[in-house]
Amino acid sequence: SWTYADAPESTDHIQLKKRYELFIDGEFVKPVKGKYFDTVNPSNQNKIAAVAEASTEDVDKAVKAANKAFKGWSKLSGKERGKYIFRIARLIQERAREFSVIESLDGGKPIRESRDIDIPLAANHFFYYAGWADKLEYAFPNRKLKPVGVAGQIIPWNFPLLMAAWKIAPALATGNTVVLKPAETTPLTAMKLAEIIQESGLPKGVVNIVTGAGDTGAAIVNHPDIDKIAFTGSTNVGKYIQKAIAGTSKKLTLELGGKGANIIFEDAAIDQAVEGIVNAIFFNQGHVCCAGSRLFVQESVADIVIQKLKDRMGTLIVGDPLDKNTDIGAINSSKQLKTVKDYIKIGLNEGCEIYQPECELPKKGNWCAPTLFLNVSQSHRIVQEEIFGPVLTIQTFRTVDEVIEKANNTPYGLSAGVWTQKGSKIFNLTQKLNAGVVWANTYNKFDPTSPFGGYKESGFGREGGLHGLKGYVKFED
Ligand code: TXE
Repeated sequence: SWTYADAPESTDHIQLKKRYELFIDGEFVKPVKGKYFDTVNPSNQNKIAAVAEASTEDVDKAVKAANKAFKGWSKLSGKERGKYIFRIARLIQERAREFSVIESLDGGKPIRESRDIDIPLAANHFFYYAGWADKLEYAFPNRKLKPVGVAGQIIPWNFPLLMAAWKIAPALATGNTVVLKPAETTPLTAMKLAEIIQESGLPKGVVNIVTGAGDTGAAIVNHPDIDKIAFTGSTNVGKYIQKAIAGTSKKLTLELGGKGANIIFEDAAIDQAVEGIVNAIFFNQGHVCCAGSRLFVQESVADIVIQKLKDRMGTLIVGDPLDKNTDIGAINSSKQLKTVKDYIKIGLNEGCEIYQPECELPKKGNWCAPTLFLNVSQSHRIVQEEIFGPVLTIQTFRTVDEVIEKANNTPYGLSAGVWTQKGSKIFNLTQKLNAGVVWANTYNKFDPTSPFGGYKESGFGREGGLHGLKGYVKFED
């Protein structure tokens, strides 16, 4: 990955439109019903722009365009498809600065994170899958395969451009066409991506981007000419989608919530582990499906780890997402802020002990201080349910078996972290933890070559790596 030496601090060079239209069949078009909604800056509640609300008719137009484009796109050689995908990757790289600022403005994440993680990783996903486009026979040796067709892709607000890249890049590499819907609170980088796609010369209709909320998403899910749904979002909507498409031949991948266990053994490098704990839960305000939101510390080192963690939390800067020094930005929406605050109340009502460092939060906007809950037990709701904010629960353990049992005791199975100097312990836990991803002595590390996805209520299917191609092909043998 590459980074910039100097961070964007002002928005002067950012060209934002007052109104964003739908991207259908290679053109920006007005919504049939003429409806628009506002996207706001969560750090000050100011309106940034009006965004088109796609109705069922608009979604139908997008699906028709994708279907028509499929005929040509699926016949192109992998080498040709790869060239287009590669071009999109390069264009994201060239505009990385603009993308980073827009991502932080629209979604509230610290600029350091959009600049060093979201945007470079999005470009890298396109580069990576551009590379696979002409090598599918090596990805699936001796198999006869076909693209699935038109993919309906619905994405969340926590990593807006990156999730668009995770969805679009493997779909294009395998010869599918796309109707993508970004989340209603963060549509802007997807629309910027639409501009780039137009500029790249990608054949019209291969990627269509329709903005809107749940109704637009449901119109995609229920459209009869969509062949695959790829969804990342809440477990509830995931369950709705699964029911809605039951009995159809639509293919489905779901990437849903999580309640990651981050496990610190007494032989871990403690200072490194404390940094890992902070990164696991406070990265992106905790709006991370694989966040390490449940901390398990071995009893003998619990006091020292908790003290060091509290000290470190005292140094975290909560504030302006565009400030390079910011560690924790704005909570993505007022709705999500209410969810997080409600969970904090639930924790207090359940009798748990709270710790929040002294920190001055800005007056306007959606803010939440980094929060710890101690004296929690397995049955507490704050330990079982996804909060999706900067809120960490802490439990202690004595033995390996005890921590495995506790870590696996949630409805989710997405991620976990293990901190120890012993390779044998890492090997043992990666086998026994019921999680799609287990990080060892690190956390929240992502790479286009690594598959990502969950078990149980965290969903099914994998994105990233070779595995990510599987969701977009069907085998003829
Ligand atoms: O998610 P939704 P919300 C979790 C997290 C969070 C909670 C609620 O716990 O607190 O979900 O967030 C679209 N048919 N995650 O309500 O609604 C919606 O427009 C089709 C975890 O914002 O699931 C958006 O594009 N689509 C998560 C996308 O689904 C529908 C990321 C996600 O929004 C739809 C986000 C419908 N009926 C939230 N209703 C993760 N796994 O990373 C909504 N959508």
